[in-house]
Amino acid sequence: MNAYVARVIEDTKKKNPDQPEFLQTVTEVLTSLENVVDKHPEYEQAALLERLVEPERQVMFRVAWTDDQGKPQVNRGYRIQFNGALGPYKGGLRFHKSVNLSILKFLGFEQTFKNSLTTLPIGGGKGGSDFDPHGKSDAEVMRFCQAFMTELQRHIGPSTDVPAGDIGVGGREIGYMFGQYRRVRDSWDNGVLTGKPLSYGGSLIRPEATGYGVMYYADEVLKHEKDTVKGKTFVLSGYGNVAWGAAKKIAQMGGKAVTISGHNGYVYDPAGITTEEKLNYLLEMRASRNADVKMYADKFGCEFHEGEKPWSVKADVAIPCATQNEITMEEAKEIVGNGTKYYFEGANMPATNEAIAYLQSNGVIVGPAKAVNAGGVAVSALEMCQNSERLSWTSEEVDQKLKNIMKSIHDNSAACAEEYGLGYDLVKGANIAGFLKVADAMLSQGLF
Ligand code: NDP
Ligand code: 2IT
Repeated sequence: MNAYVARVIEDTKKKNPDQPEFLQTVTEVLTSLENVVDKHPEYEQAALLERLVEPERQVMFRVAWTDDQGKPQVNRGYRIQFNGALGPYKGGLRFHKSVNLSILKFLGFEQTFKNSLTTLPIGGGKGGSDFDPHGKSDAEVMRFCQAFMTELQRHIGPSTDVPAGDIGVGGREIGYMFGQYRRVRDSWDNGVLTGKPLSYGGSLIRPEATGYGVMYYADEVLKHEKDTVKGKTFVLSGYGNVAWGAAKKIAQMGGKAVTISGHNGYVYDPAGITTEEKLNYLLEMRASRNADVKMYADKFGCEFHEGEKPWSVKADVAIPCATQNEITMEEAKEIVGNGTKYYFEGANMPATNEAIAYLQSNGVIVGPAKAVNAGGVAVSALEMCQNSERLSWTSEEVDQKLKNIMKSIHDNSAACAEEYGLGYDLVKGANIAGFLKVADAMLSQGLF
């Protein structure tokens, strides 16, 4: 291994021994940059990798709120402002009971390269809380969001840091947080959050953007392989924002998604999640207080496999859309064993590094998260443009821009892989393409 890369990985492990998810992505990204670092000694001279793995700033804060019984509750809030070389920090907020510093640092690190790939001027950030929205009333969610934003507002702004949604945060939560931002700051800065409802500056296509983007990227890969989406079967995990958008676009393109999943099991619908009724039901389930994927199986009379993941189901394409590390060696072997040819990451870091290596070495074409799911943040950046202009664009206009961005991410990743002698390796290609732009900006801005 390149000695500089090896040293930075070792130092990062020593400094962050309790952050397995963060170390996983740092190892994955830095090892894929070896050929680039070999060619550019100036990176080591400028301590570029050491700077890249250290967030510019991280904020942790107390969030105190009262539940419906009047009982005080305390959660922990975070915002990681990872890298601002390309623009205001940009990235989602995750509300999930598993949230901790390691998970948010992995997400912020990934976001830096993803945002670079979009071609738009946005830096990398991520935040959230260990608040668990499952089972909470609407009023409880509102009080939590208000308490969270009362502190977060000091650290963000339309030209500083622009949060959006992620797991557990959708239009409803963004609305409550924007209301609190507006109340506290007393100014109309709707570019401070993206993923807003349409009536006060949300963008058309933002709800669909991540899932649609996944499929626009997939379409480019299939074209490269002289293949087509039409007639193909897809296994999906998750049933939230990303899974919904992907299933909808798969249906429009003539394919069919046959599974969705949640934390407690998966649903198998051999007829496909293709009708408007089924697709809309995903939204209904997600919005329900007792959100549970089993509701779909009960409503449409299909199989629910309790406690299992969907990867044993045979399909042409696998698209994880739930959470990190849901695909380990065991699931990677199932995917290969099923003869699945393509694997695209809707979720962030859904597979372990070993699982990705196994898929690739067994002939599965892998589209990595930072490229495949970049459509969400790309349309968030387009929402920021519309807010700055105080105008809104048509859905056709936004959709066409999204398509162009996903094509450029694919083409740029493929070209970088080719340039560094890596063939059609879209995983390393995306890391290199994302890195080069950030590295160039950091070098030119001096030591910081
Ligand atoms: P949602 O909150 O809408 O949905 C999350 C989904 O993941 C649910 O189906 C949930 O099921 C499942 N899930 C969450 N945690 C677990 C877990 N520990 N085990 C199994 N299933 C789990 O989130 P999104 O659809 O927005 O996000 C999904 C993924 O996509 C995340 O990795 C996110 O970072 C990524 N992403 C999201 C973008 C966006 O714009 N929203 C953009 C780019 C990436 P259950 O409710 O049963 O737990
Ligand atoms: O992981 C992601 O890219 C997101 N959750 C979307 C972030 C955003 O700012 O739209």
